[in-house]
Amino acid sequence: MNETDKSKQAVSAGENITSPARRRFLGSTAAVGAAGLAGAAGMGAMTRSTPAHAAPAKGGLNYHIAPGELDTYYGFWSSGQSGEVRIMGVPSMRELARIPVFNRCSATGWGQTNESLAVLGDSAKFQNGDLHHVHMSYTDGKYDGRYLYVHDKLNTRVARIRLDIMRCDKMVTVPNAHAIHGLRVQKAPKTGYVFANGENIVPLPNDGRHLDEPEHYWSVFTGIDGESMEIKWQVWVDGNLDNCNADYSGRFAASTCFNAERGVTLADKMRFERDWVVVFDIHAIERAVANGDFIKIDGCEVPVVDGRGKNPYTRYIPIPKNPHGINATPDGKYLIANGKLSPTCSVIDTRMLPDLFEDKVELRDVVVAEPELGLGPLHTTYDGRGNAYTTLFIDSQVVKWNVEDAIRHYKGEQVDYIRQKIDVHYQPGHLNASLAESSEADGQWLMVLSKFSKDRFLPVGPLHPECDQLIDISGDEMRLVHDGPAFAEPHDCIIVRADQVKPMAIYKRDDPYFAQCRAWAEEDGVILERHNRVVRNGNKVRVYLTAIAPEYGMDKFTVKQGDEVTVIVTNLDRIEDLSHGFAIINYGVSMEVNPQQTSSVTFVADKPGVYWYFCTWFCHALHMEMAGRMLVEPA
Ligand code: K7E
Ligand code: CUA
Repeated sequence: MNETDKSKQAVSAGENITSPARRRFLGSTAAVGAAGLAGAAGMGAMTRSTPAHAAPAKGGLNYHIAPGELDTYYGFWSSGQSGEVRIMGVPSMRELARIPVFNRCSATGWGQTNESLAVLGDSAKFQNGDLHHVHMSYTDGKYDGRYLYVHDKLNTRVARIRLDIMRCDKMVTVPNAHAIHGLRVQKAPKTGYVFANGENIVPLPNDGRHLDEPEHYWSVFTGIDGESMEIKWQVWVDGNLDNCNADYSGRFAASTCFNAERGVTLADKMRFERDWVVVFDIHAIERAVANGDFIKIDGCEVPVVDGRGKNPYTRYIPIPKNPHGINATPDGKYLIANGKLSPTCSVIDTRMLPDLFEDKVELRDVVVAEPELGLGPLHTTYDGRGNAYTTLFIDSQVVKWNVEDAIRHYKGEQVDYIRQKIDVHYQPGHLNASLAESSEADGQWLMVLSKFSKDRFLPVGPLHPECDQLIDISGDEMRLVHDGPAFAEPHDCIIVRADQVKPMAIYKRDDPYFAQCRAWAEEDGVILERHNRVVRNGNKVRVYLTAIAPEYGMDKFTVKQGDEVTVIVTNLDRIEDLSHGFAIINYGVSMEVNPQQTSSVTFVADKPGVYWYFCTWFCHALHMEMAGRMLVEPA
């Protein structure tokens, strides 16, 4: 029996998670996960490990949501290389819906409908994306339920999701940057800016004039207006920007930078013992842009402020090598950078940042604690009671620690700042507690997104799901209460109170989402809510269809081979949940048409013959009969 078999048996026999076989398995996972992180070794064994609880503990929060009951929180999950956002119910961990963004969606027609293509714009040529971070808009440090903002590491984009309809309505490609990784939004007074980190260093401009000349490689930090989604400015910086965050005053943003060396190979990037947290003074950047104190990179209109070296816009705070996540405490006092290759987190006092920019304090003075937490700290979250929770990637643990005690310890007091360590399964990346990214952190639920699931679920072939683990943090001790599998690959999530999101039940007929359809109808003298009509203009044909369960307004329409056909479908049903679809057999056309929505799709009728169209959402007892024929006359 090999090692894996043994550990599987141990689990099925109901042995404790900390049984020797299981721990060996965990250890081998850690070794794999640590490949390339060998430089981080040197930490002692874990302290005070608590076995994971498999069952709800007495006195803990209730995570069982009975049939018909509703969750108390919404979770918004990123999905990494799947390119979408997922909506989860918390604490049940039920997946409620998916919002397509950088991917393509067979069900909704995202990437095919004219409405989605208008959002995708020039980047519609890309079929994929890598969506790591999802954050909600704020007003005065609290979630305001207007928008979600997300980014695409793969094709260097930032997008916005309207939370009333849960659909993406804006997308921009960020110039001069090469992969957007860290993304956060201004928390106060209101979003405000969306901040986007350029990850990889490339020549500026990256037009082929410089190739294998790393001395010309740079990255940029981008400020985007969250309302218009216009790119307002960029800051030219040193090194690769990793994650970012914003403070609660609205004046500062900060990014971890893991390549102060500006290296292009793995060995180069690990050379220095220190990298940086780069702090951005947003007000100073705005003044520079207003005063014309910027440059433009060839071929791009965005003002670029030079934030390299000593300058009025940025400060480079040295912190231990190759940091990863950076997280603001809900009280606004601290920004905590996670060490990754260092077993520490660096606690930056945000109240000292104004002095730092006036050079009244030294760079390292603003670091007020650097607690040793364990191996591979990646991300930190909070309970609103002064405790921080940090993922330890290599140790496969979450460590709970007290921020003020860590600060006292740093000043030389003999206090223990570690409160508890709990095993998670396995190799956790992001974690987030309920409302912890806002000033209303409520210390109820902690979600830990583990990168490896190994033996936690039934095997599904070589590609395993991720393992999202729900931990009750309402008491003194963390208690693991639920494992949820997730397909590739949520990096991050936020958990918000159910009352902070107010989705619409049916569309409003004047929704800007289908303004283009409305404009076409006006041109053609058609009333979308009433008329069923084929309007020809040369070889361009618009087909207006209404849908009301279980019928389309026309049971056939005729076009000619070679016509460019636009089908515009309006769902006249006013009943919540009564969605229709529109799909044409052997034409690869399929889209959603939700209650009171208008959707459109354009294609070339290149094949003559009879093609049935049908409704894809089961809307009525006669749903199967909700169909019609497209007759394509031969040319
Ligand atoms: Cu995976 Cu936020 Cu892209 Cu950390 S990032 S894990
Ligand atoms: Cu309409 Cu099914």
